[in-house]
Amino acid sequence: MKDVRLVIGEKNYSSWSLCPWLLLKMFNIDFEEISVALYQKSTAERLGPYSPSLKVPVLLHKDITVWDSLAICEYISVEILGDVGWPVNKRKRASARSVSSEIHADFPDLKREWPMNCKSQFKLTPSDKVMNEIARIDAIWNCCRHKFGENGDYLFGRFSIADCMFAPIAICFKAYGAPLSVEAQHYCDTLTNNPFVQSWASQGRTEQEPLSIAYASNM
Ligand SMILES: N[C@@H](CCC(=O)N[C@@H](CS)C(=O)NCC(=O)O)C(=O)O
Repeated sequence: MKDVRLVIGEKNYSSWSLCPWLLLKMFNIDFEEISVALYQKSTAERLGPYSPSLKVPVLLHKDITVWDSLAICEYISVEILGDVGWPVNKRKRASARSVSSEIHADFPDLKREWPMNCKSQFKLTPSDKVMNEIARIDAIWNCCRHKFGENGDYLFGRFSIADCMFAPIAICFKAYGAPLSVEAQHYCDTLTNNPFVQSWASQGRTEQEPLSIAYASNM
Protein backbone atom coordinates (compact mmCIF):
# COMPACT_ATOMS: atom_id res chain seq x y z
CA MET A 1 0.00 0.00 0.00
CA LYS A 2 1.31 3.47 -0.87
CA ASP A 3 1.88 6.14 1.80
CA VAL A 4 -0.31 8.59 -0.12
CA ARG A 5 -3.77 7.55 -1.27
CA LEU A 6 -6.44 9.80 -2.75
CA VAL A 7 -10.09 8.81 -2.76
CA ILE A 8 -11.87 10.42 -5.71
CA GLY A 9 -15.17 10.27 -7.55
CA GLU A 10 -15.75 9.92 -11.28
CA LYS A 11 -13.31 12.03 -13.26
CA ASN A 12 -16.09 13.16 -15.55
CA TYR A 13 -18.07 14.85 -12.78
CA SER A 14 -16.06 15.13 -9.60
CA SER A 15 -14.66 18.62 -9.86
CA TRP A 16 -13.40 18.78 -6.28
CA SER A 17 -11.50 15.52 -6.71
CA LEU A 18 -9.48 17.10 -9.51
CA CYS A 19 -7.96 19.79 -7.25
CA PRO A 20 -5.70 17.68 -4.98
CA TRP A 21 -5.19 15.10 -7.74
CA LEU A 22 -3.68 17.81 -9.94
CA LEU A 23 -1.46 19.07 -7.11
CA LEU A 24 -0.06 15.58 -6.50
CA LYS A 25 0.50 15.06 -10.23
CA MET A 26 2.18 18.44 -10.80
CA PHE A 27 4.62 17.78 -7.96
CA ASN A 28 5.29 14.24 -9.12
CA ILE A 29 4.09 12.54 -5.92
CA ASP A 30 3.59 8.81 -6.18
CA PHE A 31 0.08 8.04 -4.95
CA GLU A 32 -2.68 5.49 -5.24
CA GLU A 33 -6.05 6.50 -6.62
CA ILE A 34 -9.10 4.94 -4.99
CA SER A 35 -12.14 5.58 -7.17
CA VAL A 36 -15.63 5.45 -5.75
CA ALA A 37 -18.69 5.79 -7.98
CA LEU A 38 -20.84 8.64 -6.65
CA TYR A 39 -24.60 8.77 -6.23
CA GLN A 40 -25.09 5.00 -6.24
CA LYS A 41 -26.88 2.95 -3.59
CA SER A 42 -23.52 1.59 -2.47
CA THR A 43 -21.70 4.96 -2.38
CA ALA A 44 -22.12 5.73 1.32
CA GLU A 45 -21.11 2.21 2.25
CA ARG A 46 -17.99 2.42 0.07
CA LEU A 47 -17.04 5.94 1.22
CA GLY A 48 -17.79 5.32 4.89
CA PRO A 49 -14.46 3.70 5.76
CA TYR A 50 -12.56 6.64 4.22
CA SER A 51 -14.63 9.78 4.41
CA PRO A 52 -16.15 11.35 7.55
CA SER A 53 -18.20 13.66 5.32
CA LEU A 54 -19.20 10.84 2.95
CA LYS A 55 -17.87 13.04 0.16
CA VAL A 56 -14.79 13.03 -2.02
CA PRO A 57 -11.95 13.88 -2.22
CA VAL A 58 -10.26 12.35 0.81
CA LEU A 59 -6.51 12.07 1.33
CA LEU A 60 -5.08 9.16 3.29
CA HIS A 61 -1.48 9.84 4.30
CA LYS A 62 -0.06 7.00 6.36
CA ASP A 63 -2.52 6.95 9.31
CA ILE A 64 -3.84 10.49 8.77
CA THR A 65 -7.12 11.29 7.01
CA VAL A 66 -7.82 14.71 5.47
CA TRP A 67 -11.02 15.64 3.68
CA ASP A 68 -12.28 18.64 1.73
CA SER A 69 -10.31 19.69 -1.37
CA LEU A 70 -8.74 22.90 -0.09
CA ALA A 71 -7.77 21.41 3.28
CA ILE A 72 -6.22 18.48 1.42
CA CYS A 73 -4.19 20.81 -0.81
CA GLU A 74 -2.99 22.73 2.26
CA TYR A 75 -2.01 19.51 3.97
CA ILE A 76 -0.18 18.19 0.89
CA SER A 77 1.73 21.45 0.63
CA VAL A 78 2.86 21.47 4.25
CA GLU A 79 3.35 17.78 4.97
CA ILE A 80 4.36 16.32 1.61
CA LEU A 81 5.76 19.11 -0.57
CA GLY A 82 7.78 21.09 1.99
CA ASP A 83 5.51 24.13 1.73
CA VAL A 84 5.88 24.83 -2.01
CA GLY A 85 2.17 24.55 -2.83
CA TRP A 86 1.63 28.29 -2.38
CA PRO A 87 3.68 31.15 -3.82
CA VAL A 88 6.67 32.06 -1.64
CA ASN A 89 6.16 35.82 -1.69
CA LYS A 90 3.94 36.88 1.22
CA ARG A 91 1.76 39.21 -0.83
CA LYS A 92 1.27 36.62 -3.59
CA ARG A 93 0.62 33.90 -1.04
CA ALA A 94 -2.08 35.98 0.68
CA SER A 95 -3.86 36.58 -2.63
CA ALA A 96 -3.46 32.95 -3.71
CA ARG A 97 -5.07 31.81 -0.48
CA SER A 98 -7.86 34.38 -0.82
CA VAL A 99 -8.86 33.52 -4.39
CA SER A 100 -8.63 29.78 -3.62
CA SER A 101 -10.97 30.20 -0.67
CA GLU A 102 -13.28 32.37 -2.74
CA ILE A 103 -13.66 29.83 -5.55
CA HIS A 104 -14.01 27.04 -3.00
CA ALA A 105 -16.73 28.75 -0.97
CA ASP A 106 -18.61 30.98 -3.40
CA PHE A 107 -20.09 30.92 -6.91
CA PRO A 108 -23.20 28.90 -6.09
CA ASP A 109 -24.99 29.66 -9.35
CA LEU A 110 -22.08 28.65 -11.54
CA LYS A 111 -21.60 25.44 -9.57
CA ARG A 112 -25.30 24.61 -9.79
CA GLU A 113 -26.00 25.60 -13.40
CA TRP A 114 -22.64 24.72 -15.00
CA PRO A 115 -21.44 21.52 -13.30
CA MET A 116 -18.22 20.01 -14.60
CA ASN A 117 -18.88 17.43 -17.29
CA CYS A 118 -15.87 16.50 -19.39
CA LYS A 119 -18.18 14.83 -21.92
CA SER A 120 -20.27 17.91 -22.54
CA GLN A 121 -20.42 18.81 -26.22
CA PHE A 122 -22.86 21.69 -26.17
CA LYS A 123 -22.42 25.38 -25.43
CA LEU A 124 -24.55 27.12 -22.80
CA THR A 125 -25.80 30.68 -22.67
CA PRO A 126 -25.11 31.86 -19.12
CA SER A 127 -28.02 33.05 -17.02
CA ASP A 128 -27.61 36.57 -15.57
CA LYS A 129 -26.48 35.12 -12.25
CA VAL A 130 -23.94 32.84 -13.88
CA MET A 131 -22.76 35.73 -16.06
CA ASN A 132 -22.07 37.79 -12.93
CA GLU A 133 -20.05 34.97 -11.45
CA ILE A 134 -18.11 34.43 -14.69
CA ALA A 135 -17.32 38.16 -14.68
CA ARG A 136 -15.99 37.94 -11.12
CA ILE A 137 -13.74 34.98 -12.04
CA ASP A 138 -12.57 36.85 -15.13
CA ALA A 139 -11.66 39.81 -12.89
CA ILE A 140 -9.78 37.55 -10.44
CA TRP A 141 -7.82 35.95 -13.25
CA ASN A 142 -6.96 39.31 -14.84
CA CYS A 143 -5.94 40.87 -11.55
CA CYS A 144 -3.73 37.95 -10.47
CA ARG A 145 -2.10 37.58 -13.88
CA HIS A 146 -1.33 41.30 -14.11
CA LYS A 147 -0.12 41.76 -10.55
CA PHE A 148 1.54 38.44 -9.84
CA GLY A 149 1.95 36.38 -13.00
CA GLU A 150 5.32 37.65 -14.22
CA ASN A 151 7.23 34.39 -13.67
CA GLY A 152 5.10 32.03 -15.74
CA ASP A 153 1.73 31.31 -17.31
CA TYR A 154 -0.14 30.28 -14.17
CA LEU A 155 -2.21 32.54 -11.94
CA PHE A 156 0.75 33.48 -9.76
CA GLY A 157 3.39 32.72 -12.36
CA ARG A 158 4.67 29.41 -11.08
CA PHE A 159 2.03 26.64 -10.64
CA SER A 160 0.31 26.74 -7.22
CA ILE A 161 -2.71 25.47 -5.31
CA ALA A 162 -4.71 28.37 -6.74
CA ASP A 163 -4.42 26.77 -10.19
CA CYS A 164 -5.65 23.46 -8.77
CA MET A 165 -8.73 25.17 -7.38
CA PHE A 166 -9.54 26.84 -10.71
CA ALA A 167 -8.83 23.82 -12.94
CA PRO A 168 -12.41 22.44 -12.79
CA ILE A 169 -13.75 25.91 -13.60
CA ALA A 170 -11.48 26.09 -16.65
CA ILE A 171 -12.85 22.74 -17.87
CA CYS A 172 -16.43 24.07 -17.46
CA PHE A 173 -15.62 27.37 -19.17
CA LYS A 174 -14.06 25.59 -22.13
CA ALA A 175 -16.86 23.00 -22.39
CA TYR A 176 -19.76 25.42 -22.16
CA GLY A 177 -18.09 28.39 -23.91
CA ALA A 178 -17.85 31.07 -21.20
CA PRO A 179 -17.40 34.58 -22.60
CA LEU A 180 -13.99 35.70 -21.28
CA SER A 181 -11.60 38.60 -21.77
CA VAL A 182 -8.47 37.89 -23.80
CA GLU A 183 -6.21 37.60 -20.74
CA ALA A 184 -8.66 35.37 -18.85
CA GLN A 185 -9.09 33.17 -21.93
CA HIS A 186 -5.33 32.81 -22.16
CA TYR A 187 -5.13 31.62 -18.55
CA CYS A 188 -8.12 29.31 -19.09
CA ASP A 189 -6.28 27.78 -22.06
CA THR A 190 -3.13 27.36 -19.94
CA LEU A 191 -5.15 25.27 -17.48
CA THR A 192 -7.05 23.20 -20.03
CA ASN A 193 -3.83 22.57 -21.99
CA ASN A 194 -2.01 21.36 -18.88
CA PRO A 195 -1.15 17.72 -19.70
CA PHE A 196 -2.52 16.40 -16.40
CA VAL A 197 -5.78 18.33 -16.78
CA GLN A 198 -6.05 16.92 -20.29
CA SER A 199 -5.38 13.44 -19.01
CA TRP A 200 -8.04 13.82 -16.27
CA ALA A 201 -10.61 15.09 -18.80
CA SER A 202 -9.88 12.38 -21.35
CA GLN A 203 -10.17 9.67 -18.69
CA GLY A 204 -13.43 11.32 -17.61
CA ARG A 205 -14.75 11.15 -21.15
CA THR A 206 -14.21 7.39 -21.29
CA GLU A 207 -16.04 6.63 -18.03
CA GLN A 208 -19.25 4.67 -18.41
CA GLU A 209 -20.81 5.25 -15.00
CA PRO A 210 -24.58 5.45 -14.63
CA LEU A 211 -25.48 8.49 -12.53
CA SER A 212 -28.70 7.71 -10.76
CA ILE A 213 -29.27 10.92 -8.79
CA ALA A 214 -29.29 14.44 -10.18
CA TYR A 215 -25.73 15.65 -9.88
CA ALA A 216 -25.99 19.34 -10.48
CA SER A 217 -26.49 20.50 -6.90
CA ASN A 218 -23.43 18.69 -5.59
CA MET A 219 -20.60 19.79 -7.81
N1 LIG B 1 -16.30 21.11 0.07
C1 LIG B 1 -16.01 19.78 -0.42
C2 LIG B 1 -17.06 19.36 -1.41
C3 LIG B 1 -16.94 17.90 -1.75
C4 LIG B 1 -18.07 17.42 -2.65
O1 LIG B 1 -19.18 18.00 -2.67
N2 LIG B 1 -17.79 16.36 -3.37
C5 LIG B 1 -18.78 15.75 -4.21
C6 LIG B 1 -18.15 15.24 -5.50
S1 LIG B 1 -17.24 16.48 -6.37
C7 LIG B 1 -19.34 14.55 -3.49
O2 LIG B 1 -18.62 13.79 -2.88
N3 LIG B 1 -20.64 14.35 -3.55
C8 LIG B 1 -21.24 13.20 -2.98
C9 LIG B 1 -22.47 13.57 -2.21
O3 LIG B 1 -22.75 14.76 -2.07
O4 LIG B 1 -23.14 12.64 -1.78
C10 LIG B 1 -14.60 19.77 -1.03
O5 LIG B 1 -14.12 20.83 -1.42
O6 LIG B 1 -13.98 18.70 -1.08
